[in-house]
Formats: sequence, C-alpha cells, structure tokens
Amino acid sequence: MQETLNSQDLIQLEDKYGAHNYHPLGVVLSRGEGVHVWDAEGKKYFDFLSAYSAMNQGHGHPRILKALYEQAAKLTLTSRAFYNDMLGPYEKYITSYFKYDKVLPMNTGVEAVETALKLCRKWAYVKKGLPANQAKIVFASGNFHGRTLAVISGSVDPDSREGFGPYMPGYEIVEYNNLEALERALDDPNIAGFIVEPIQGEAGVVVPDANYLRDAYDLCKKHNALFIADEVQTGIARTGKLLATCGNCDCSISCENRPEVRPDILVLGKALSGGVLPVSAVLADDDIMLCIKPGEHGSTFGGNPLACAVAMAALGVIKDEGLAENAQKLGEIFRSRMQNLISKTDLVTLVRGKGLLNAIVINDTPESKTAWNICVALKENGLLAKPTHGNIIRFAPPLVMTEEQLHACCDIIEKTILGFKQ
Ligand code: IF1
Repeated sequence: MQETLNSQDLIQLEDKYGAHNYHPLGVVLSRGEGVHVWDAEGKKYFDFLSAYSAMNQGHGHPRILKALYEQAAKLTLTSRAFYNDMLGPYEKYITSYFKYDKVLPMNTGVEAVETALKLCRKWAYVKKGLPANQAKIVFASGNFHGRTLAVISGSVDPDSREGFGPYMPGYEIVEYNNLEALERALDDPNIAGFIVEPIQGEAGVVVPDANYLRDAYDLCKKHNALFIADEVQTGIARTGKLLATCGNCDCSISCENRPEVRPDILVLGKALSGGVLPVSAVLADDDIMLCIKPGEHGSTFGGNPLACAVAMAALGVIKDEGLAENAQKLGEIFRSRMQNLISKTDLVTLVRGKGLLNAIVINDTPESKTAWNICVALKENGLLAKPTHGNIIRFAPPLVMTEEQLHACCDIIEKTILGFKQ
C-alpha cells in the first residue's frame, strides 16, 4: 500500500529524480474537475492557466472521458501501417469542422508545427518551383512554436534558443505586428511561407493591430508565399471565436473588426483533445497537403484511434456548449474588471487579450520577482496562475467557467493585488 505522500514529499521526488527543466509554482495538484483543481492536501483552487490553454473544456469533462474510456477498451493504437475504423470518420469530422480539404494528424503542438514547416517547404519545391534546399520561412520575433531544434531556430528567446546550436538554416525573423518588415522579407523570391501566432501567448498575450493578420495574409498571397497560422494556443475557442484567425468558423458572433483570414496551413493542438492526451493536427487544402506523398512524413501515434475518439468529443463539446461565445462574453467582463482594478492601484499597468486569453502587466521590471510573488499570493487565495517573461501574468481559465465563477476569480485577483505587500 503506497503511503500517502504530502506536497513536500512529492516536490522532493521530482527534484531528486526529475530533470530540472521547469520551475513550477509551489503547488502539487492531484485532482481536477471543471474549472477547479485540488492539491495533495485537498485545498481547492480555480485553475486560471488551463495547462496553457489545453483544458478549454475544463478538467474531467464527462463527454470527453466517456469517449476516452470506451475507445481505450476497444482499440488504442494500430500505427498507420494499417487502416483503422476511427481515423477516416475523424478526418471527415475535423475537415468539415474547420472547412479544409485534408488533415495530417500528429500528437504534440510542436510536431504539428514541424509538419507545417515541412509541408510549406515541400509545397515551395513542388508547386512554387524553388531551387532545391533554397526555401526560406519567415518567423515573427517574440514567437513561441515549441521546443524542437528546427522550431527554436526561429526563436529569438534566449531561454528557448541559447546553447542548442547550430540552428536550422533558411529562416528569416521579422518584427511581429510590423507589415513593412514582413513585406521586405517577402520580397525574397525564395520565401516559401510565413508562420505566425494570431496572438503571441508566451510573449505575454501580445495582440497585434486589428488589420495585421488580414494584411499579412494579403502580403503572403501577393508574394506567392503560404500563410501558416499557429493556433495551438489561440485556437479551439480560446479567444472568443472558434479560431483567432476565424476565417472559417461559423460561430454566431458577428463583429466587424474580426480578422477574416483563412490560413493556407492551420496548426492546432492542446485543447484539440481537451487536455486528455496529446492530439495535434495540420489542416490544408489538397493543392498543398498532397505535396507530401506516402512515406514522406508520419508518426507512430499520429491519428491513433484513441486520439480520434477523444478529439471528436472535445470538438463536439466546444460547439455544443457554446464555449467560443462564452469565452467572448466572459473575456469582456474580465478585462472590464481588470481595467477597474487598474484604476485603484499602481501595481498593474495594463490588461490585454481576447476572449479568455488575457494577461496583466505588473508595474515592475521583468527581472523582479513581483509577478512571481503575486502568483504565490494568488495561490494562497485559491487561484492558480503563472508569470511569463518576468512581469506579465497570463490568465486563461477553462472556457466552461460561469459568469459567477469569473467574478469570484476577479474578486480573488483584486483582493490579492490591493493587499499585496512586496
Ligand atoms: C512549455 C505557452 C510556452 C504554443 C504554441 C506550439 C506549441 C506551444 C503557440 C508547442 C506550446 C506550451 C509549451 C509549454 C508551455 C506552453 C507555452 F506559450 F503556452 F505558455 F512554452 F510558451 N505553438 N506552448 O504555445 O506545443 O509541443 O508543447 O504541445 O514548453 O513549457 P507542444
């Protein structure tokens, strides 16, 4: 009978036996349900990070778990050496859901990003006619697309990049939200594509100008380059629309300044599975997707029957529970509450975001521990969040949150900020 380990015991186990590639907040979670998580001592918290937007449907969603249990008992993995009875129905479901001809199923977000980069290069050689090994891809500074060598080669973040060289050649990095810089880069005839997050999550929920995505897309078309949207974090209703680029969704919200952009290649992950297991996807139309031939790309677990069953349930929950609309509504309430808090304190300088992907900027240097200490105080008051880039605190609760719960969370944030002593 395993003895019951307390939080400190569990932290020590990780410290002794685990790689030290993270610096977690001092809380050990053992259970999740909806918008709540409980620590090893049974203390209850609001989850205001949602595993970096992977838990949009909330912890332990019954419909997703039912799909998981039933499929797990039937068939979990066949590899793609054979067909299986879940992949075709899933591929039909997700391509109809996001309105693309085809999907290439992968597992983690970075695998899907890598797949998109390979697909873009392949298209550039096969369809654009670029000379062999000359294809170049444009990245936006401040990006986060994952942690593989090919992807960090497009990063400017020292923590992601330094000490892992040499780097992938054939990349250009331009300032995010700067159309002139992008146009200058696209003037190079060897550019295959441009990969961009509609909102830069890790950079601190950086929202570009309303016309940026639309105009960037138009520039890519003008220069015969592919527009690749990394919606691993912003997709699946997080920003108040099914997709932050939104060109395909049919959710009922209509608003004029929506950047109606339909990416040439769409990258999804995280909440595609409701946070139950790694499921990611690359969507594109035939003229792009069919540039990859049999045997030219793949993955042991990509498109496994279990992932297919879970992803269909997870996407069904998003639509059937109106989670994009809820994120839009609650996001406006959240930013309004934070704006009101800013009027009462010098500790917070601004709030920014879309839907339920938001952040507040703390009035101290990125090198200071203030944002971290505020997150520790938030934890003591029953709400879990974590700083990014030093003085920015990201707030991203599950999209199933009710208005009453959101106000309770805003009350905790307000009480913590107004009562904060450095
Ligand atoms: C960590 C944050 C970081 C992503 C976008 C691809 C991926 C991610 C836009 C890769 C992953 C995760 C990774 C995790 C923390 C979190 C994150 F931005 F969400 F906060 F790191 F920047 N595109 N983001 O956000 O997906 O391979 O991880 O499934 O690495 O610490 P993945």
